[in-house]
Amino acid sequence: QIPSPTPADKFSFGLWTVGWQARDPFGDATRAPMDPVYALERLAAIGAYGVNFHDDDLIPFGADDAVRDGIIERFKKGLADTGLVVTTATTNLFTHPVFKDGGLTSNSRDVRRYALRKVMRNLDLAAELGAKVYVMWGGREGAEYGAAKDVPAALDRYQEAFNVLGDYVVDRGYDLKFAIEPKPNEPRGDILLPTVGHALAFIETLDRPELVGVNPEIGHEEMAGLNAAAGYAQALWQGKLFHIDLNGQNGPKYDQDLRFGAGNVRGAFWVVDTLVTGGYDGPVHFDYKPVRPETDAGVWVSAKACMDNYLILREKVKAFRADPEVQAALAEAGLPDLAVPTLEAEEGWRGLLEWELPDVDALAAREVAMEKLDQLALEHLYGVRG
Ligand code: ASC
Ligand code: MN
Ligand code: MN
Ligand code: MN
Repeated sequence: QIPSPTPADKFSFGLWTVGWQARDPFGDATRAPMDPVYALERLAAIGAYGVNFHDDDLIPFGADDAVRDGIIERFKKGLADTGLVVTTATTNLFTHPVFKDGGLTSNSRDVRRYALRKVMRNLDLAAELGAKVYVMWGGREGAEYGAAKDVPAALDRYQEAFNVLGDYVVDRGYDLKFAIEPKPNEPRGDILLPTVGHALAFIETLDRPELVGVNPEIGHEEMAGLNAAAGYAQALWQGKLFHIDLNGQNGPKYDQDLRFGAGNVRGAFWVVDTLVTGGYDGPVHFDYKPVRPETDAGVWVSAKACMDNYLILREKVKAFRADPEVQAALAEAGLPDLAVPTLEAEEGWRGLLEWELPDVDALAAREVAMEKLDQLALEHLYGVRG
């Protein structure tokens, strides 16, 4: 029995996800452009809570002020009519050819200045529409060839950009934080801040590190061969999990953006486990692309399926954690011991030197129950337990 998605689950979608026209490097669009207000209506009807957009998803690039204002007014009415919330916004610094060598780290100073203005303009709209998080995905910030990008100089410019944008939101009084979305490659050969770890380290160099966190996307971490759940866990541990992009991916290959729950199912189980046990309470956002052969009907099947799969996995991880056999196996595997500080309070290295060394052969031979524990998880996932 699958619970139905409700706004209390805080599910959100980007306009660019359900509205993707399925243009790929080898083929033209297979779907018509989607009216953003139609997207709001369909998302509300299936139980979504929120919506996100790149500036250009809502307002066509280059639209004049009158057209822009009209679109925003109509979108606001759509939000009011459907009750959907704008959770997040972001900037398209990748589609227009002006960004062919990046936006905030382009080798061209004028492009960098223009990119900052484009972000600032959409920050105004994000604040006006009540978004709390501003995502920064630097898809074109990178290079194909070594000498084509001076990485330390580009990181200087990236840092400068985050510092000036931090000044902007503080000076304007906006209640907005930034979330960096790492990705290893695609569309650039190599992208700056390729993983959660790179982004977390970069954030600490900024003037206002407290304003900046991460938005890990499952598929992007898996493209880098990483365990996505472990990245989410470290971001939570550092208080930096400001937003999440959930989707599906089958190993290191092109960015598949499958619906959440497809692709690496076991990985998805551990991501949900990490979010639930770690107390993540932000929007549960899906950044996926309905596959190219589908029509509009399949778009909505896939959107609903993202939410259903999250709810299915959430039930399963709760049942896994509540299972007495799992709790016993966790104890056998030594998890409670890991939660105990290694030294006594005030013990220090001097006290440790007083400690009588253990029998290492006996310690090496101790029982663990890791195979048992993982098999229990699999049995919950396979649906034969709980
Ligand atoms: C984003 C984001 C991505 C990319 C991609 C654009 O804002 O989170 O992963 O843009 O979806 O197609
Ligand atoms: Mn992706
Ligand atoms: Mn994403
Ligand atoms: Mn993406």
